[in-house]
Amino acid sequence: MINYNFAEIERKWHEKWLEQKIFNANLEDKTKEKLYLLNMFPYPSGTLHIGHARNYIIGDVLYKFFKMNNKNVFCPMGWDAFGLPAENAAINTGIHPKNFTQKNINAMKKQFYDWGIYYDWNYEIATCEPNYYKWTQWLFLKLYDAGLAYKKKGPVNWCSKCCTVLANEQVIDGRCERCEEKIQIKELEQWYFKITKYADRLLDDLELLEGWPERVKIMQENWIGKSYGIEIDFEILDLKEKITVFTTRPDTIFGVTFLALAPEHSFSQRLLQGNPEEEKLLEKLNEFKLENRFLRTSIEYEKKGFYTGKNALNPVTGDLIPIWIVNYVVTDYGTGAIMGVPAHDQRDFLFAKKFSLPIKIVVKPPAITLFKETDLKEAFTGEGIQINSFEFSGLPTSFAKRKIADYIKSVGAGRNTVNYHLKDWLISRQRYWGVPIPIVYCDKCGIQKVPEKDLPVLLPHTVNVKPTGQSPLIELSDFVNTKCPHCGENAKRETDTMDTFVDSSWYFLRFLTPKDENKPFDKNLANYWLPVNQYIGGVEHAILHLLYSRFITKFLYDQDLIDFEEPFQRLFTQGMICKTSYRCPNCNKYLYEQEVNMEKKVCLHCGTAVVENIDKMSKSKNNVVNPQKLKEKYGIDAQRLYILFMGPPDKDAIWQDDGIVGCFRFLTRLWNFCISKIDDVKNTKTSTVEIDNLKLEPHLRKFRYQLHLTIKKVTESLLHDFKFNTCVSSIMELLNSAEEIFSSDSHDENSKKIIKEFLYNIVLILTPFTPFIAEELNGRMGSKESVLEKQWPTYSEKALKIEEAEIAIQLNGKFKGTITTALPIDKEKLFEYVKANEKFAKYLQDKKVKDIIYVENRLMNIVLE
Ligand code: ANZ
Ligand code: ZN
Repeated sequence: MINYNFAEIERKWHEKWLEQKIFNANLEDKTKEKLYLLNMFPYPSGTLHIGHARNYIIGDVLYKFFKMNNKNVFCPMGWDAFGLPAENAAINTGIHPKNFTQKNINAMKKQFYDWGIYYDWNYEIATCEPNYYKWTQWLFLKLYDAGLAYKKKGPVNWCSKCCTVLANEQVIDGRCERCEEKIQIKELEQWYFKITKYADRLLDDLELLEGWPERVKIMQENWIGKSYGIEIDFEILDLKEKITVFTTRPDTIFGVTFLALAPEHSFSQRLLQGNPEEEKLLEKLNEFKLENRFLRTSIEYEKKGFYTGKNALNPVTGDLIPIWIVNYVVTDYGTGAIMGVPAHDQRDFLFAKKFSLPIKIVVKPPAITLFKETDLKEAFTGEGIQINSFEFSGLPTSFAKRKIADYIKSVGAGRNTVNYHLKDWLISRQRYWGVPIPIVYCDKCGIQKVPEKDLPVLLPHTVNVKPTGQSPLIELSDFVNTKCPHCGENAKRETDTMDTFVDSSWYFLRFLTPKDENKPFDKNLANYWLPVNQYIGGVEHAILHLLYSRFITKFLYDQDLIDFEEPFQRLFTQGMICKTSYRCPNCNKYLYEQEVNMEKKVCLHCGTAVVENIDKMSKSKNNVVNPQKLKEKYGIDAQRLYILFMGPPDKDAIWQDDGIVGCFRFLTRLWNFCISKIDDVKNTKTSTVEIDNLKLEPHLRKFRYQLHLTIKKVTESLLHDFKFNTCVSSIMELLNSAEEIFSSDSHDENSKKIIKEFLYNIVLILTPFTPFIAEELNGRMGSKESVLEKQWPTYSEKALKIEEAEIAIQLNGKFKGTITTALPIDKEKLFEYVKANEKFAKYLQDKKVKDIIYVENRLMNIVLE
């Protein structure tokens, strides 16, 4: 018997596949249907661990599957190669970001290869290459020409640790998404892309994205945050001016007890003029401005504010309303001013409590008759019935909203408006390792774009990358000093670089012609190959990257450069791999498993009990699994199989060390079974059609049913729902059955035919999952052709029509016997048989059936109360 020598097998096929160029794409081939399959390209951070592998292996399974389904699959890979980590590595270790990046790219390529993941590297891109970023700069100029790239001074998020500004999207709970440092607000001149101009289309077209996960669409919808409301004008007493507020709740106008302005509001300083405490209040106002924009608006954040000494008139009631300046109203949403309704808005409620402002209820919950201010423990923000609102009292909220809004509009004190939470995309960064913004400043001509013929503006190689808060490029006079493209006089270059999300907002177009020096992408090729049919990546990109890519695609469409408006037809977001982490509270660090006494669960350094947690696999938690060791011990196929078997690929899954052992055993058994049968059936001639017409013994018929059902299930799952884990388990079950019924050494003719059919098909359906063992067995069965170039099997309808089956019956999960019945049979019919059968009827008497679980043709579990 030949052993399963996975190392030898894997080495051999790696070589052959490369030699035979199995994974080289042909973009010009129009004879087959095209399929653009794309994994989000990674940031070249260094080494990949098992957690990262999942994403790419999922893509690789689909690649191999579609290839066997006669599609012309294009599955390229590249590198999102600019960005802070390389620069920080340069600061910490002195290695140039370029070298750091290149070294990591090489290491990661090797790892892809080690996982049996193949891309056509002829189409590789790296966003840090001049031939790529030249076109990122081109994109900037296109946006600039269209009025969609502009410079503006305004409050920006500043991370003092990364020494750069951040887009709103990169600030999570008021902290830098990368280093978790608290964000400060600074006033700086920055470049923006006007994504807000596309807000409505980005929102409306979500509907077209049928192949996207619902939750991702909801996240985008919330991020865009379209909000319908009304602007209401409040006249300021003694000043011939109005304060306009934005509200989504005009129905609460009778409950307004103060107005609140953002400290940045254009009226704020004016309202303080002549106030005896003007100076002191201005100081406070400036302090508010420095508070974090994101924390400031949250409910929990400490409410601060002061009365300006001025009042306004409620346009509906005529009441006098004090005007306050508060920290929780921000300037960049709505009008930067609100009407304070403490009874119905929680922030206003907390504010009013703190400063003893009146609280006035104008909406009551429908079920409560007496609803008093003194009863309020918090704001009532729900819908209900209007009270204390003159002729509007008694109306339900939705109706009152409309009626009161109509009234306000009719007296000329307001108008409908729409607001978006989406802000323009801040793209300038004060860092070195990024695309230089192709702009020149001339004293005479002002802002000038670098002409397209002068692109790329090269990123200088030699630079001191220490973080100072300014772009390191400022110090390079050779770079900074240039001539004005318009008048030819001395001028200075922009020294900021672009956010790396600009690089990745169009990369899917570049893959088709990565080496083209004359244009960013080929229009015809792009129109043929795009949109990407299947995009695969992490849900952490649900907002940023996907929204930016959609925006840029729509922009290029508007420029008549492409003829599609959405870049990604289908999207799959994989879950993460998690693993137990161990933290020693005494040593105050995460421990490797080797540092833990696993029996007693104590720290080997100090003996303290460790804290166990299931965490996302990450270096910082010391809970990563090293793929190299696994490869040596179990091989690539076992690793792939386990990663796919762990659980539904869109959900998080927990890594268990013995899981891979089970997968390895399965492959060994598969190997042994196949090898032991191949010689037996070598000379057996047969085909599915022939077997379809044979009269088979029941056990063979039953096995064949399972075989074809497995083919069917795997095929459908790979086409539709990507439940790789259930694919793998049905293949495992199939092998179990084969081992069971073909355990003897000699077989009759019919058995041989079925064994042959089994061998042939299991190898094919395993190919996407475990390509090496499949290829080897394929060869041993006498095939000269690579299994990857074979046709994916079709299942036989006839084999699936078996006449009868023995179905296991369970009561509350306990096995009680079987029923043999004609097929097909549905749940209701089968349950009737169960009730009519005395074997089971006695258990069912006087019992209430809570639930019936039916596994088609195999098992029925009746759950009783
Ligand atoms: C009065 C009111 C009464 C409000 C009530 C709510 C409940 P969305 O849905 O997100 O659009 N708001 C408006 N502009 C603001 C700003 N610049 N800074 C802080 N808060 C602001 O939220 C709209 C609501 O957010 C508005 O409706 C306003 O408070 C507040 F019972 O006005 B409301
Ligand atoms: Zn000039």
